[in-house]
Amino acid sequence: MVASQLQLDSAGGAGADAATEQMTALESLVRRAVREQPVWDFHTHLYPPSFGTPFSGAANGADPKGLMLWGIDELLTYHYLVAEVFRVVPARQLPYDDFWRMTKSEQADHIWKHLFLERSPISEACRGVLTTLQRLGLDPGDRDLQGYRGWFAQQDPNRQIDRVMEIAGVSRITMTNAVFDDNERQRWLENQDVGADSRFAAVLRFDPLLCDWPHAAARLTEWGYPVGPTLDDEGVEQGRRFLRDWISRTRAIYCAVSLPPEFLYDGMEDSRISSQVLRRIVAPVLEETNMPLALMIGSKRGVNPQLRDGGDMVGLADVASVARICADLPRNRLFCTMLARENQHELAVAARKFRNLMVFGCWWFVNNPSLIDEITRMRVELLGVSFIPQHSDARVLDQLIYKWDHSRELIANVLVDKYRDVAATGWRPTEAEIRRDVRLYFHDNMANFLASP
Ligand code: HDL
Ligand code: ZN
Repeated sequence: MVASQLQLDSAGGAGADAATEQMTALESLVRRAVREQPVWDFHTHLYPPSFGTPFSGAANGADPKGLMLWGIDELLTYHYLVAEVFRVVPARQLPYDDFWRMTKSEQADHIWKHLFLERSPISEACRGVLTTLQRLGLDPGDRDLQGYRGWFAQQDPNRQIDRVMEIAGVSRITMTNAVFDDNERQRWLENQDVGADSRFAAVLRFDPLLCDWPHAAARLTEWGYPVGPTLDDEGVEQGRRFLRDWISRTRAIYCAVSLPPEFLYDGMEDSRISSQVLRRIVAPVLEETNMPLALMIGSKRGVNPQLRDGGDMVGLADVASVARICADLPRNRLFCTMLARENQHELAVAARKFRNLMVFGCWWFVNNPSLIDEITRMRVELLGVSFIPQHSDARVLDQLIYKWDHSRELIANVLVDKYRDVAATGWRPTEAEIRRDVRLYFHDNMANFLASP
């Protein structure tokens, strides 16, 4: 039984045993609060069945170009595992193209063989498959890939979403809706209600606008928003109209852009086209729609194109540019996550300087236990309860289970230590206060920042 008010005397008060017992009570309270708090997943690449699914399970109507990925073969062919398997199979044994010519199941068999059976599945991405199977009620110890396939084949994708959200403790899934992706865009144009699933929230993602203006300008012109290679007033208006139309069509809750390590923003006089697009098109529309922009910085795309989605690399980015954006755009709100471990401390300090900057997540290559612990610990010490500790970045529905299981445990480890530190001073953390804080981390910081006036 955990006292609702933890009577933690200073070290000189209650006996050592009592103090130890009360610290133990505090730890179990913190772990339970973190385990039980539903999370609004800030960033994923997941979709409801309305976007089609290449694997229809017990339902029918598989769509080979469908965007809803789920099931064991998708779990095993996650691009993280594709990259890992090419490390252990020599090029002469399996050229990239031979792998890509395989069926999804053949690719999964190949990865299962080389990364799970012929080597222990101890990487985070391998371990994640096992955690997911276990929490779905299957036994990874059976090592029965065919049996797992048989189980998934009996599931309905729509019900699998509810099951996975329940197990993972995810209250809402935030999508990534890449408007410059033809497959995604067409689905919105063909069905205005394609995103109308209350379990999901849409995010308008538009990397080319800031990363490849010539390409973006050509596409916008093709879509009826005539803009030229340089940015004149007419082009600014057309760009703004494009954003307004797609924010309205998708009912996006925020907009997002991934930027390369070399992205720079040098201030109001910065003549770079990316800075002009940010200042003149994106920021004004997001201000008028009261919508934040998520900056995801540090991904160097396609360093090995033969790995396809797995071919991106990390690079050190410029946090000073983020600080200048926050300073120059005080009426805009910026979510920000960075990909390089070495950028994390400076980004957390930048967040101390700008109230319109909300740091979020341990993204992609820092979404690993050792770095989640290091980064979360540092963020609590610098930012207290005023950041969003994690997002899943899940690409396959069932990954929500392992990404949140693993992260909840790591976040709880940090919070146990931090609450113990304050308890040791005589400050009494109540159950209500701890649960309030955890709800801020897992839901309210995001919801409040989205809704800020
Ligand atoms: O740009 C992004 O949103 C990244 O998360 C990429 O999608 C990346 O491939 C990924 O899935 N990381 O986890
Ligand atoms: Zn992502």
